[in-house]
Amino acid sequence: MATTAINQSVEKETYLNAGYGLKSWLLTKDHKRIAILYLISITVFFAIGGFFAMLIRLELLTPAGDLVEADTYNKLFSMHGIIMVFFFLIPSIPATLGNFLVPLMVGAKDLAFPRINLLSWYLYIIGGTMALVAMFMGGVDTGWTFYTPLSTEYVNTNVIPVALGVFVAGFSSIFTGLNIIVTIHRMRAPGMTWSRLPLFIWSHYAASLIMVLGTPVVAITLVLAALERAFHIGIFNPQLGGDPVLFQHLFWFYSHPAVYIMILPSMAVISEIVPCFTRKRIFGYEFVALSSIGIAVLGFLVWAHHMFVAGISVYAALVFSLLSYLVAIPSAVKVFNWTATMFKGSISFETPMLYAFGFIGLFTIGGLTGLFLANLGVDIHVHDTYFVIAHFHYIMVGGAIMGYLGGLHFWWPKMTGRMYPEAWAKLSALLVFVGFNLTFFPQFVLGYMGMPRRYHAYAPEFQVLNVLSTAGASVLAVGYLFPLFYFLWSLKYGQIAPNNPYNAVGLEWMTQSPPPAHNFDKTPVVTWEAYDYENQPQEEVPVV
Ligand code: HEM
Ligand SMILES: [Cu+2]
Repeated sequence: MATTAINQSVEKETYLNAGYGLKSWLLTKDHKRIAILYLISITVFFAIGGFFAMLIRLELLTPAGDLVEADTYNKLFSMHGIIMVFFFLIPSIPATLGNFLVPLMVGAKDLAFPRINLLSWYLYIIGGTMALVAMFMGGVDTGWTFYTPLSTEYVNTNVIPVALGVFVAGFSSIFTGLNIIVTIHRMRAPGMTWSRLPLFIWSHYAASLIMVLGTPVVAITLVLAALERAFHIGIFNPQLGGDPVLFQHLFWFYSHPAVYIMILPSMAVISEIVPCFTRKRIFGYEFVALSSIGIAVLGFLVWAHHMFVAGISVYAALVFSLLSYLVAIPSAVKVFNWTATMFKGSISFETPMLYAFGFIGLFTIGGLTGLFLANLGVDIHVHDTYFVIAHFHYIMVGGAIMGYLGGLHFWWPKMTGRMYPEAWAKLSALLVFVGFNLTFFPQFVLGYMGMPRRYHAYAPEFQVLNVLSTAGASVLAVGYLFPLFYFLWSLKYGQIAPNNPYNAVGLEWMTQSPPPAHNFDKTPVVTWEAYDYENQPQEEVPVV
């Protein structure tokens, strides 16, 4: 009896043991717990989306496509895309790492609106459940883009419930963005000026602007499509005076910026990892910070590059082509500055840094092939081919997911109080990188050779590259499964994490691991510049 009492009083208070039982989690207003709720739920969605991906790749193992019927195949790639984009990639970093870290990094007790934060998670779960139920009741086969008139007039699958599921989840994204913006404006600790904010915060600020300004547009667009489908109100139907291409404008007005909702938070992670593992102040802090805002603003001006062959005027196409090239500039600024930071730094190759390298390489390939697509002539040749598939997977899987995994490893000790097993993590980072390239690089070639996207069968001459791609996907899948196991393992058996295992700078490392429910014992006062690695006392902290 007496010993238990002593042990309990010795056990440090953390956000994890601040309350027990399911109810204390489901009704929590602590941003850190909500982050964990998101982490668990988006992992489930990632697994479902990944399962569909494997079925797609298995179908494409043979030219005749012997696994499923054409109709089923249409549903597979539609549901894969819808789940991955709306229920995994968009919430991935902002709702998990962002939720967990934004208040810690600015020195606040919580996000500005804790109850709305919890509501966001419920909206995400409700939207996701609607989509999943509809998928298992027969699915949807319009592609993740829901293009009209296909979605409104022709198909008879579950367009309405899935579109409404995405609509509901949209509110989750809007509220998360709002919460992050207000927290950054109003709740910074004394001395945490805008020019001292971690770049993680700048990137999340920019991504949140897009969430708040863009999401309402796609939400209303999906409602209009649902209304059109149910009541033929004539917004998108030319026979009733509507315009089917209008749907594409509205859809891409959100969905191009949405790709930056996925990639900016990933850049946020890389901007933290690179200085830490090179022990240097980031090169050109102001440029990296402002490039995030530049990406967010320019990202809204390029949507019609998805519509070069949809019947827009050549003048409009020229303008959108030019603007698309401009977006490459702020992205290139970031890549340049990360690389310059590494120059002559003492680089240590731990797992988060391996993911950062992976991100920079793959994002560069993804971004450069975007320039090919922004070229009007080239786009006509490769539009709707596997070249486009490879391009956006390099950005979204090679970029966004690399950043997400790198960030999860980097902050895992802070979130859970345990270290992950470094050797296993390195092995899985290697598998992810090799598997990824083997999966998607052949698709650039396939697209260039003319293999169209969204077909369940193909000409025999494309088979070799497709087999390579499917083999790569299997390696990738193993690479993704590893962390699931060793992270869970580490919760019980991992080494106890020190407060600052990487000797990193930043307020989140100055509180205990895992942090107490109220984050900081006393409000921190910031008197130093961001990323001051050169002037930081280099005390020896064990790094595992
Ligand atoms: C930085 C992050 C980027 C992400 C996350 C991204 C993502 C995507 C996605 C998801 C698609 C496919 C949409 C579909 O399903 O049809 C796509 C297509 C396209 N992207 Fe990107 N992209 C990025 C950067 C760029 C850049 C920098 C450019 C131009 C400079 C660009 C130009 C294009 C074009 C022109 C298409 C349409 C191609 C076609 O359908 O023919 N992208 N991108
Ligand atoms: Cu785009």
